[in-house]
Formats: sequence, structure tokens, C-alpha cells
Amino acid sequence: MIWRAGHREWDLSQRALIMGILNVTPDSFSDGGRFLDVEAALTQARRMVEEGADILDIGGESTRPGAAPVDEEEECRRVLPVIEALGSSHPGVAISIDTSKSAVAEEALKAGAHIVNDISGLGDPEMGRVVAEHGAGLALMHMQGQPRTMQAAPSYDDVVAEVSEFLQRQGEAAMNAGVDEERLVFDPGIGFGKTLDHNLEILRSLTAFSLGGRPVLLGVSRKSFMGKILEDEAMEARHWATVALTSYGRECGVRIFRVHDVGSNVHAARMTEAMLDFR
Ligand code: HH2
Repeated sequence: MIWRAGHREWDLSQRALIMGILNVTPDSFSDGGRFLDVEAALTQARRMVEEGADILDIGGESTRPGAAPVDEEEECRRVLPVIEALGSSHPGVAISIDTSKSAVAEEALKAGAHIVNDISGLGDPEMGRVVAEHGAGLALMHMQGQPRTMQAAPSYDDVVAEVSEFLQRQGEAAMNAGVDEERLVFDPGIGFGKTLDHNLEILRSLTAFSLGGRPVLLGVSRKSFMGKILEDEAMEARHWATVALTSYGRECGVRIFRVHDVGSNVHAARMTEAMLDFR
């Protein structure tokens, strides 16, 4: 199973990738503040690379339930300096831009990003063209509704079927826009317009999202549904639940894990791969 992104090519048949989350979503934007944000992001990036991250996912707009949208100029102002700096300081690591806006994706790819992580699954009709023109990798995610309201009343007749049908359709739209199939990965979008039960149903059926045999990306890191199961809202509890789900997800065939805590999830993936005789 190959995934291509820019000039990079990964063979995912045995070894999964860990995508470290690098959020650049500060509250204030004085010049001094921005410089400090870039420095802080680079420090965090260095740590994640040392712990074994294959990809860094840079996001300039929070997508937490209830989060307010950010315009494209502001999103670019946040992410571009970090992408440019990472290109020189960490040329070995692949960079993903977490955005739903084709204009932001375009600028990020020009600045050196290799992958577009689109939580709207091609909600912006120009996104497929931009990704194709740059030969970028594309993570297509499912979301019901918009971040501001998506957790108000999520509803499905059959969540697994509906999410996989959406991903199938959007994957075809991406290919019609010129994106090579080998550049696509699919993400069911845990927590994006889903109740606790919807998330669990998806997690029990992860192989259903490997459409056309493409890799599945999973983002459960620190999400609140785990706090509900554990009856413990502390981040520390969610951290260990994330590690458990990385091991479980790896056993179910997931090939890319989007996480905040890189080292422990790298270990979970490598240990599970050893048990699957992939060492
Ligand atoms: N989850 C978040 C953001 N981007 N991308 C993919 N492909 N899959 C996900 O599950 C996913 C994602 C959640 O974002 P947010 O709640 O803003 O926080 P953080 O970026 O710290 O995870």
C-alpha cells in the first residue's frame, strides 16, 4: 500500500505513519507575538520529530466544537511562517496543512507543504484542482455540519455506510479533479458531527473506510468522547486512551495516526506491528 505526497512515497504495507499535531492558533497577533508563536511551534516541532513523527500537521484554525471560523488571510499569517521555517530546519519531515480553504492550501503548498489535510472532505470546490496541480497528498475527512454547530444534534441512519459513501464520492471528485489515487487517504472524522455512539460504531468498523484499498487516517487524540467513556475529563486520562486506540487502530489496519503526543503513539504502533509480525 503506497501513499504519495509531492516527491515523497511511503510504503504503508507494514509500517504506519505518525502525524504530529502542530496548532498555530494564538489569540493575539502583535508582531512580537507572532515571532514567539513561530519559535514555540518550532520547539514543539523539534520535539515531535525527535520522538519519531513522520509528518507534522500544521493548523491555523481551531476546529473544536463551537470554534469560530478564521479568514484566509489570518490563517495564512499563522501557518506560512511556520511551514517556511520547518522546510529549512526539518527538511526530512513531511508537512501537512490542516485547512479546508483552497487558497490557504495553495499558499501552504507553495511554501513547502506536501499534504493537504481537508476536514471538509473537498467542501471547497477548488481544493481538488489545487492538490492535483501541486501533486500533493490529500487526506479527505468526513464531517457532518460545521464546527460551530456540528455537535448540536448529529444524526445518521447508518453512520458507517453514510460516512464511507461520502468518502467514496469525494475521493472520486478528487480524482476527477486530477488527484492520483495513490495520493489519497480517508478519514472517518471522529468527533466531527458524531455522538459517542457514532464514534464507537466507526471505531468498530475501521476497515470500511479503506475505500479502493486506500490507507485510513485516524484522529482520536485527546478527543472528548474518551473522557466520557472513562468518566474522567483529565487530559492525562485521554492521553492513555489515545495510546490504547492507536494500538487497536493499528490492529484494524489504520496506516496514519494524527496525534498530539508523538513518542507514546510511535511506541504503540511499533509494538502492535511487532505483534502483527510486521517487524
Ligand atoms: N481532528 C481535528 C483536526 N483536524 N484532521 C483529520 N484528518 N482528522 C481529525 O480527526 C482531525 C483533523 C481536531 O481538531 P481540534 O479539535 O481543533 O484540535 P486539535 O487540532 O488539537 O486536534
